[in-house]
Amino acid sequence: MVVWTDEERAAISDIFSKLDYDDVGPKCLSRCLIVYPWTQRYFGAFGNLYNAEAIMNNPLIAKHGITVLRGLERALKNMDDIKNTYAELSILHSEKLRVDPDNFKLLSDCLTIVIAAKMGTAFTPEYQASFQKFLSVVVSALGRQYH
Ligand code: ZNH
Repeated sequence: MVVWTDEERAAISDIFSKLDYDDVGPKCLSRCLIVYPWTQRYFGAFGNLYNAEAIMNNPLIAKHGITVLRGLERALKNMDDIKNTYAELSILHSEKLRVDPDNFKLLSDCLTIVIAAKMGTAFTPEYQASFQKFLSVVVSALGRQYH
């Protein structure tokens, strides 16, 4: 079982309370698709991904970035049971979407980078450690149903 300190819980909820979904969601997903172009293969139905500019201006990508953050919010609200909270989502990614689970880590790193850039010095090393721990639990839970 994952144990969270009060400081970690406080840091993670503070980060989420300041999170602008409409800005960070699109930025983190488009960054992932640009710097790790092989992740584009899952978004064939999302229209124009021709180059970085097209990806950054693609409204379907923007919308999906927000969906992903909303998905993370479910983990935030169920910090002590992320594994079960994500059971269904893990099955979806594994059996239906067939997303290689290595990509979860790539996307979560992009999210950390975008948040760090936005928060600046408020994103302290302690915040970073707490947030990356949170994301690693998410990544592991999303990968649970793969076999
Ligand atoms: Zn995912 C979908 C979340 C990652 C791909 N996703 C999805 C959704 C959600 C999510 C919530 C919706 C579902 C329903 O509808 O039910 N993701 C998520 C998270 C994460 C992820 C949280 C991490 C962190 N994904 C991911 C990745 C990828 C993906 C990495 C690739 C690369 N997803 C996806 C897809 C989809 C999804 C493709 C479907 C979309 C549409 O719309 O179609």
